[in-house]
Amino acid sequence: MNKEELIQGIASGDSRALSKAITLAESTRPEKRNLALEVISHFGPQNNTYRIGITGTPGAGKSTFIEAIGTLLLEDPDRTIAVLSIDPSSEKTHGSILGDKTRMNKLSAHSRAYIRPTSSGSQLGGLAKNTRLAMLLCEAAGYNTILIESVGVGQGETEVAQLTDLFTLVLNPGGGDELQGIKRGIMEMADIVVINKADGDAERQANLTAKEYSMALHLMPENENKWIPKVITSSALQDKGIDTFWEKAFDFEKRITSGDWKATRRKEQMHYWTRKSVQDLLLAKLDKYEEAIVKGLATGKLPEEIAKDLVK
Ligand SMILES: Nc1nc2c(ncn2[C@@H]2O[C@H](COP(=O)(O)OP(=O)(O)O)[C@@H](O)[C@H]2O)c(=O)[nH]1
Ligand SMILES: [Mg+2]
Repeated sequence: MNKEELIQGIASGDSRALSKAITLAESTRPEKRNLALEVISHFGPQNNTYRIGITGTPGAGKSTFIEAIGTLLLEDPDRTIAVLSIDPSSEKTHGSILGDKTRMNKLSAHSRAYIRPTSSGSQLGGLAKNTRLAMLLCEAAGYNTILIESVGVGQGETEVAQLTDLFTLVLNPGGGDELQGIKRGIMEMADIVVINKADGDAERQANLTAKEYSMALHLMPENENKWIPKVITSSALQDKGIDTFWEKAFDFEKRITSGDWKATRRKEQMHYWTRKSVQDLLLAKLDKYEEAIVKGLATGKLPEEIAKDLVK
């Protein structure tokens, strides 16, 4: 597909064209990526979308939770949902992607939902960067609610917070952040903390865990938006707490769109991604020097521009 075909396809709601464009965005070949970037800029920024991050350790129930909140949201005929799941483990085995698909049965089959696993490719810092382009393409295709599933254990994954308007952390009953394998920093980014699997024998423990987190979060400094993170319990399997999630998420949305907070935050995020691009460019340049450095040190003759800063 060429640029015009991609644009036409995406504009007319053809999900094949959307998938194709996302694949181009994930490519390591600059000309393919550029094609995707041109398609994105054709559509321009979509300011009225709601971007929601769902982060947590593997097995916390993120995909099941997304199936539940997505299904409920789609009862509103004006809603369209794109789910982007970033799962580092799936790159090797493809196992969890299949797992995710089966956990999102209803969403996968729904005409107003689009589900796509994203991969990092071999791009430097590619994970979140590719997801960002995929997100922009989904928005261009008219999806007004973007749900991004990510595993929140490593450094790179916390970048998802730089993509979203609302950051949700999914935990399980019992255990502190360390036990749940979550980095402390992520806790501080959360706008809503969900203690999932609050069912059966674990329900009581879930309520206790929610209380503990709620107390801990009240001790943290308020964010610039004067939003105190909400802690709720849910059972994604039994459809409990799903309506409460949306209640909080819509409260939050009202709060951020009533002032210019959302616009400001998206601008700050843009700044972040621009800086990151510059950083990646410079790092790529550094890599190019590597051979010259090794050779120069071995022969005692470093390239002029390096040597002049080292030997004074
Ligand atoms: N009991 C219980 N199990 C759940 C719940 N949500 C998810 N699970 C189970 O936890 C496992 C992992 O779920 P999944 O959604 O794939 O987790 P993810 O890795 O965070 O996406 C699956 O076996 C789910 O059926 C829940 O609310 N209650
Ligand atoms: Mg999952």
